[in-house]
Amino acid sequence: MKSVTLSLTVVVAVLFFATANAEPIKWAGNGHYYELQDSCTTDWFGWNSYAASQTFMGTQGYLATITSADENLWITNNFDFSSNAYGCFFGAYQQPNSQEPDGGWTWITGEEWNYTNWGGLNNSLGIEDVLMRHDTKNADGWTWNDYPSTYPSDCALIEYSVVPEPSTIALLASSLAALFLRRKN
Ligand SMILES: [Ca+2]
Ligand SMILES: [Ca+2]
Ligand SMILES: [Ca+2]
Repeated sequence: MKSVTLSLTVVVAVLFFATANAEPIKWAGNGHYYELQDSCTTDWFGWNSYAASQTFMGTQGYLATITSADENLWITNNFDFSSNAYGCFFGAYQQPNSQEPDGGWTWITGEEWNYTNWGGLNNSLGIEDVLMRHDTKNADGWTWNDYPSTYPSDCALIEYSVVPEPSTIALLASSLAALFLRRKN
């Protein structure tokens, strides 16, 4: 009986590990990789630091920026948020003293703020100043919610702007050049 209990514990532990460390997946739309992280429960600042501490294929992570309907829909279709009680943080915040509720929103990467998919934008607690998934969907997929930066979430979406390494490109270029030369001769 003891060994059965132990085996079960090991299986459960391995399952949990596998879930918490799922490999980031690639969106062909921009070549970036994304992963859902639910390994801890902390506020937006905690998740922002956590994302920056993660690396994938040599690239530093950041809280995901969703700058188009295509990106929003791809995220909706590729990640299962159902087990996360508090929505999931994304990489945007509202500048202090901005017009409420929609003024001064900024992507942490500096990308242009020209796409939104609000569903719960209401500054309802008077302190809602970071971006989170909302619990409704529309044609673009999950809608967005403004949420207090100091309240916890058990989930964040991390993005990695992986680009081919210059050495790889150079190698590819020289191989192509060699191939071209050989064909010519
Ligand atoms: Ca992005
Ligand atoms: Ca606000
Ligand atoms: Ca809200």
